[in-house]
Amino acid sequence: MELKKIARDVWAELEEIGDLAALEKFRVKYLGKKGAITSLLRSMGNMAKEERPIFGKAVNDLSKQVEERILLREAELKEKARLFQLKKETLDVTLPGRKAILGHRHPIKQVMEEIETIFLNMGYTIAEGFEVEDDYHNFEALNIPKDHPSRDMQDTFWIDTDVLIRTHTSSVQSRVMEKQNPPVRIIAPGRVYRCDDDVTHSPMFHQVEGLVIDQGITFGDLKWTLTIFLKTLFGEEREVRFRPSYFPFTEPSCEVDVSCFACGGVGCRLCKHTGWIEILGSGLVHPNVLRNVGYNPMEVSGFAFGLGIERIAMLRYGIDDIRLFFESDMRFLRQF
Ligand code: 2NM
Repeated sequence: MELKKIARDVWAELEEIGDLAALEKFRVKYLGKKGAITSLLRSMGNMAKEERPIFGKAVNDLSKQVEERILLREAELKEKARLFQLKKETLDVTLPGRKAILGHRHPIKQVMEEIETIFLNMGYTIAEGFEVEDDYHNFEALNIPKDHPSRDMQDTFWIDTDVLIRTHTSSVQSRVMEKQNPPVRIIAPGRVYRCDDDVTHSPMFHQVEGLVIDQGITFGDLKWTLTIFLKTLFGEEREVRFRPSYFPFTEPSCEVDVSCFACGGVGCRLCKHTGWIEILGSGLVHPNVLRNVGYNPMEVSGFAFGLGIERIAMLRYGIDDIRLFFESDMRFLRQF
């Protein structure tokens, strides 16, 4: 009989079902509008009257049982799918995280900011000017004569007969003095350009220059200012030495050395066995410079100094090739 066969098949088939889509197909096959069990109920019309109640009850019972089992199976499959999803999404919270690489400032910028901080703390102001300059502010105003070697085609990047990219940040200072009356107390950090390229020279490098102008400024002011600066930058235990020198924009002029911070002054490769390392140039601002910017050298005086940042960074970190600073090689830069 049809009913018995269906009742036999239905349970076996149900056991085979592995997912929700198959379960729905199964439901339609038996309980859908044209499903096997539904059709049995429809076929009752052709049945003898007295058989109908018994048969009808049997089919209804089966239908209910199948429906219940489908709901149970559905719940089981949903739970199975949920567990599978959870397993797929498992996070191992004990795994070490991926470390983000933190960037930092370029070593040249680090040294520059250190120097800026020292002078800001002494009451100086930071002044900036132009990288493209004219002959007057880069040379003429600073008492650099027409025949001075730094004016040579070989040493300066000329853009035009009167236009160049600045060879030092002194051009910032000639502009500040032009605009502002004493007292002046500034540092001028920035890029400068010279036609020079080897392991210790780069066509672009960085300078910090300083300038103080007021009534009664003496060589003593220069000495204590630069001594304090150098001891702050390189350590209290460093000796500082002033050597006579020559610059066109200062008179008298001197170069300033610190006792070698690699060997403490005994002599080594870094200081070329002299015990001293040259750090900066300085001097009392030449009266011609004061006159050029409209100051009266009988009323005011001042001192100025300048140093190259790359040189300081190379000495401090023991770097022997200046070009490493500008190659953007992260293996080099990450060390600072
Ligand atoms: C140096 C050495 C000595 C200097 C002079 C001036 C100015 F503007 F006052 F004339 N600025 N910087 C100066 C003096 C720079 O660098 C080695």
